[in-house]
Amino acid sequence: MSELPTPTEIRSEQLLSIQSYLLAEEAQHPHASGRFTWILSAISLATKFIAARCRRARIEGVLGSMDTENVQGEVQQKLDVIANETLISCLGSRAGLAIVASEENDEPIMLHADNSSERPYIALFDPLDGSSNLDTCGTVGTIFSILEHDRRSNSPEEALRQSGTKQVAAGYVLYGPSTVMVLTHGKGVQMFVLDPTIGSFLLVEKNLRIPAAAKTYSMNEAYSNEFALGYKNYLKWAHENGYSTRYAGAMVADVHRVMIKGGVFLYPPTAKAPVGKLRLMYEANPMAMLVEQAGGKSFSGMTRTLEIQPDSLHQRTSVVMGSPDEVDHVMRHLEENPPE
Ligand code: P6P
Repeated sequence: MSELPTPTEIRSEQLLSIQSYLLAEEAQHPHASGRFTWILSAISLATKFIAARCRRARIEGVLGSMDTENVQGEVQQKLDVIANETLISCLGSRAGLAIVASEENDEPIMLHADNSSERPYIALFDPLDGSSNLDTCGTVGTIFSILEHDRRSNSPEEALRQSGTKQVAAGYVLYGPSTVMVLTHGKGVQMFVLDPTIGSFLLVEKNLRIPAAAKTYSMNEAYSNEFALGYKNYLKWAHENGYSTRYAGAMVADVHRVMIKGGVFLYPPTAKAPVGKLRLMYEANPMAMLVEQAGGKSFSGMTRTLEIQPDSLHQRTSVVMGSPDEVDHVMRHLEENPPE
């Protein structure tokens, strides 16, 4: 077994907190206002708080569901509401944000109607993705996307209608055996791990690259009878070519595995979700930006996910995302039988 590094051997960059990383990045842009850094710092604070609440959920009696449904018609878990309120509270007090939008809120929240210039950003998030895993101590996560705010927009809805290519930053925080933040602001993918002993996210990987190939697919095969022929043909091909399957039922967990080990994550259209289940603006788009920035690919049907022009905040989509070679295997089968 290789020798563990003694404290004196720990390299200096292992002690680079996310705040130090963001300030160092900001320093490279002399005209930077610092508002972008301030927004990401708010997400860091909120997700540290959410991580702590998830770890103590059963002790604090906040597991289980509310007697309410969100705009998606999904029963809200108590921690969905806590995570949502935490993010809105932390982000809402930060200069630089004009609008926040959440999976848990029907309408976007205008933070300042004056449309003033110093609020150049929009934050969108799924506060606790996969929250149904909580009761069984499964992995859950927060997914976020940052867009620029065009002050000329006539309404928040219009301001939000931007394709994924317009994102200026995207990321997720995975609440698992450790709390991991994976972030991109368009210059590759950075990974941070929360050190709970000091309460800081520490940089552990600067330019994360997704493996080009790996014989693993991640999807809910229970729906496979409902899949379009192209997806069925891909599954048959994978079964005949020695693939294994991994599926956590939480997008953050499944995509994080693909980011680290390679493979492909798919959520095809089903009878219950004819255009796909995942939300374009705050699940598929941020994940697609991260995957592409790490060297992977992401499609929704036959369209590059990031190029979909959204019609509404909560619209859903199908996804095929992951290692470039593995996405190619899926797309080859879809090209032979394109889904409607
Ligand atoms: P299914 C969680 O509810 C979620 O939105 C994603 O995180 C996850 O990938 C998907 O739904 C799981 O859906 O139908 O397999 O339970």
